[in-house]
Amino acid sequence: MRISFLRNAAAWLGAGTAFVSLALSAPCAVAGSEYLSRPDVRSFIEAMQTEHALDLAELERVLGEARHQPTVVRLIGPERPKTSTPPVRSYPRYRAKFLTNLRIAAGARYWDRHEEYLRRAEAEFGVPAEVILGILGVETAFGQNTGSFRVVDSLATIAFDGPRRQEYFRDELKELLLLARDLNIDPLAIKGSYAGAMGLPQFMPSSYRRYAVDFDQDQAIDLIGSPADAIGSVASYLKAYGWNEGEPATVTVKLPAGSEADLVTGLERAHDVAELQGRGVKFSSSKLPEGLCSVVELPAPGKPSKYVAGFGNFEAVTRYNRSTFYATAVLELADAIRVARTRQMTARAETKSGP
Ligand SMILES: [Ca+2]
Repeated sequence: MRISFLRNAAAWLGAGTAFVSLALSAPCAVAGSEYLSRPDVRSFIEAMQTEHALDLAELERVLGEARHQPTVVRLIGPERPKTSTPPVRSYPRYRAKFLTNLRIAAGARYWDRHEEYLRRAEAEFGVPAEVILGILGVETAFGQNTGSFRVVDSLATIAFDGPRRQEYFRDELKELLLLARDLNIDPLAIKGSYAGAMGLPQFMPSSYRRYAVDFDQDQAIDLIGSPADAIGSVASYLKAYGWNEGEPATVTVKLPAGSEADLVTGLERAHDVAELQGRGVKFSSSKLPEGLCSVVELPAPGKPSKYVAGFGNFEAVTRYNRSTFYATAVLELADAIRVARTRQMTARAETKSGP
């Protein structure tokens, strides 16, 4: 893919100051690097050079400029010791962060603004508009919080200094450098979250390379500057992880008293519907998708937990972020946005037809 650097750089950079620091720092970047002298970084560079034919001087420039970010280490946090008591989990507390009136209204507005692409994404990938909006809403409040870390810094910090999942982040750093090459942009210009997730849908570099699509057909895949590309890419991602058009993602269930510990499987789809029914589980709907389901607990401290059966589409959303709370909140935000949108359309139709 050929794309002009300047136009893309502008989309990626966002803040004007980044341009200045980029221009000033590039020529003398290698001197004084904290990473370049380290043997693990040298062997990373060597692998990128031999396995992917990236230019040595360019690799040294980028990694020479990369900076260790203590904030990233703090935010990623240490592994929880296996012996410690898990913190009290509360789905309502989690949900409250995302299911706000502001975010729901922003979702309905976003739908209005980008209806054409949402409709096309539905048609091409079978993923409903509101689910795409649920993801964009939870991830970045529709582009409001896409992250201000330099992704090279985030990924290099975790890849080379931990505190955990170093291998995964080393792979993502590799993918970032390859992505920058694919897109013909400077990796140092790419901004994202403390964990290296980028743009409106917060794709990690590997997902960006694998699933992102150029949905507005301007010959650039831009998840930061193009809502169309973000919309198409979220749908493409969910489809790749098994989204099935027209199926419910979850169905509320009632578990027989005392069987909760046996039946709850969280992320894992380990149950057959007939088997669960045989064990006395009541499904709130008779329209159930084919295939296995998980049983998910939504705990609320001081109240009885709620439970849902998660089917293939629920799993697709958890592939975006491995958390049952996350997927449930995405789907609830999606529903709330659809309700708000329908109400808006009805009100408009009434205004149009007059008293
Ligand atoms: Ca595009």
